[in-house]
Amino acid sequence: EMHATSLTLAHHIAGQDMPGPAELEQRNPAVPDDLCVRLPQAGADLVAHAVDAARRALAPLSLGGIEARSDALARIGRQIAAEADDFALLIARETGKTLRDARGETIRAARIFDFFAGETLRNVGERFDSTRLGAMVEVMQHPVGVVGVITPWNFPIAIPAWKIAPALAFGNTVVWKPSEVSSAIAAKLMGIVAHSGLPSGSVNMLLGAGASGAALCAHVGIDAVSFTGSESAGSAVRQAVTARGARVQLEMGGVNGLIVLADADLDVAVECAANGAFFAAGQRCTATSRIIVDHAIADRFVVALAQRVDRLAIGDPRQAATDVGPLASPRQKERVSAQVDAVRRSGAITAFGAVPDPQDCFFPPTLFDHADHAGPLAREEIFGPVAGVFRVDGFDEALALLNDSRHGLSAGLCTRSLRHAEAFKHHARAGMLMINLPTAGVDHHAPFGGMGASSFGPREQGRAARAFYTTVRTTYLAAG
Ligand code: UN1
Repeated sequence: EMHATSLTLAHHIAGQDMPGPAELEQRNPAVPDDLCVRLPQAGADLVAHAVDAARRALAPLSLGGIEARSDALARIGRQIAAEADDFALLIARETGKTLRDARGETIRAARIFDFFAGETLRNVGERFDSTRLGAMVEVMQHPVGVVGVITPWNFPIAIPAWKIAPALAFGNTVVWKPSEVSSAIAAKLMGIVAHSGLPSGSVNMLLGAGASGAALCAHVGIDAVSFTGSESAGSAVRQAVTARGARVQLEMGGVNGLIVLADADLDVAVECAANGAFFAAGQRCTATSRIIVDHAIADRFVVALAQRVDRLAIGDPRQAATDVGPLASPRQKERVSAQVDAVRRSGAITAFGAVPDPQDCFFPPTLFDHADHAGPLAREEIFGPVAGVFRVDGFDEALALLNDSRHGLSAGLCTRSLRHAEAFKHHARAGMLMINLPTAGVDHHAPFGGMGASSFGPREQGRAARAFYTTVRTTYLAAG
């Protein structure tokens, strides 16, 4: 097999590439001898440099005006779409995401930039009478300032897009720390942003792992941090950023539940479960972990789900026919393996799932049956193709089980009953509710976020994004 030449990536600050010593590397998780990239790690000194560049770009970004900014965002969107095939191949190679998912995600990222090109022109305020005679009140949304953006590898272009695009749309500048697992994709996106016509320093990119993210969060010049990633990293971000009084938004994990009632269309329910639990190798924060099934159809459901999963093509993500690729890195493989071992030791019954080959990053889709809600499967997020079937008696028991969770990101219901769908809408404890749809797979123009341990701060995406990236100013005006 031919491998593209490996290269060492550079940070990007104030429009310049900033090389550093290569300290980390990322290998193709499906082909371990394929070295994708080496990368340097930013420390506090480079964070300071990037924050300074971002701070200096605030005035030019503002003075350039909203039309130029909107045009730049639209150009970024068009360029991402024009390079969608290259992005898809790179995403498949660097993170193991299937070509189909990678292409879909790239188009989603293009649409996000396009959406926020429009939002740039719709940052409207309010003006109304003051209670004081002769005076007026104006409410305007101003930029927060320099925004730190910390993004994961599982949506390596869409998540950066849905943080960076609204940040710019509402007049902020950015210091971005992408995951060390998806740095080549980040560098490619950074290249497009750098050539969009935005003032240099509007977006700066610092490479590295957790320590670089921690240095970013600690810097007093970062006015707000938007983070997507693990719960443990998220809670460290929250502590560091709130401790110095800055604004923070976190999207973390979920142990998302899908309820399958006895009156559900079995084919729809099986498709929802297969997609939610196993597509993208389960590496989505919205993935289905708990499949809560009514006793009356549970046996039939488990058989049908096993048959559906048997038909999934697992293999090299760069092949167009592949449905499920590997986990993104050896580290993820170790984590998921250890968690699944713990579930097995807890006495869970395996419906299907082979023992993984320790030589590679692939993990076979695994389903536990008759799962115990007091066990580890119901409590801890497993970021892999692993789910449990929890058997229940009727809607009320299903809902109670669903809501018995520290998390609350996405929740699903398969039913033909309008009454149960309505009750679910009102009583399911999650930020996103999916009725006869998989728990994963969200629109780019709708608010995204969860409850409890899943999220912190205002919603992302769609019109809701403005709340985090602006600060409200109320002006009282009287004739002098
Ligand atoms: C989706 O389900 O389409 O990291 C998006 C994640 C989420 C995004 C999920 N923040 O998986």
